[in-house]
Amino acid sequence: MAGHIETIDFRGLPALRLSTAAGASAVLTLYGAQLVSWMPARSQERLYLSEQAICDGRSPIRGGVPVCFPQFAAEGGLPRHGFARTMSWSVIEQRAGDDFALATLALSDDSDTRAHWPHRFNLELTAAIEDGRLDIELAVHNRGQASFAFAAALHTYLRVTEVETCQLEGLYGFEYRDALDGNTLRRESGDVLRVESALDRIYHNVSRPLLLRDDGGALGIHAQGFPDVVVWNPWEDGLTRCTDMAPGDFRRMLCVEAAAVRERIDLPPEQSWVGRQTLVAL
Ligand code: TA6
Repeated sequence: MAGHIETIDFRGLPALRLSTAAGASAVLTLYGAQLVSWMPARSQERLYLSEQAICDGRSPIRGGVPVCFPQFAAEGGLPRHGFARTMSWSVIEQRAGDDFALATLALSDDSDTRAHWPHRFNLELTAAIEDGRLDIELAVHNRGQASFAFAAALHTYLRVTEVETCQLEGLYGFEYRDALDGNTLRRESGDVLRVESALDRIYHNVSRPLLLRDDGGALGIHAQGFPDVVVWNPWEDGLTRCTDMAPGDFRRMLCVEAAAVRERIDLPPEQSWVGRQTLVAL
């Protein structure tokens, strides 16, 4: 069968399932424009999604690729990570060929968003799969008459076999802000990042692709437009705050996020900004 896209019910939420002829697939919920599954062709699931994720159409979904906009974490007065991940988006495009499938969802300001954040915007989230590759693109358009500034992130939860044995390469030499140590600035000194305890770091101006080595398969991770990379694992202690994750699940995930956080993006009227994260199964 050729590549195709179907509308499905995902744990009670409307969603699109994208498939390619060779067997790659992805699931994108309209709620939050959140990818909740990505399976490259001839491979296994590469995104972590909590079995206990709350899919009630009001709460953030724990796992997949939440879209953070226009705020990151609690760095501002909006709900954590902004409002885009807890709103319903609309489908504006879906296309499939033999070796690809893509869908674009959109979200515009309305009276709800303007009550929190008084700006006129249009967001588009495009998820595109090829056999071994996933591209996630976020486009922000300012349709108002004044500039606005925003933070954004694709908060990608990668599924790993065992977080203590996986290795993240490519961050050597980059400065990072350590959110678990009073936002102290440090420089990465290891060739390889190993996760042996809780980690919450924002690496700045990361100009190289990253490589995640895991027993379940290696993954190339590349971003364009997003200058920062956030690496997060809550470990055991942090799970007390993540009540929608099973106790041992911190071992099954590592967030490697494409982000624009250190400096917010200033967007003049009628201008657009685009950021993309690409994952390649190796
Ligand atoms: O991206 C890392 C982070 O900001 C962490 O500090 C951690 O709290 C995580 O996001 C998850 O946030 P959430 O609001 O989804 O529980």
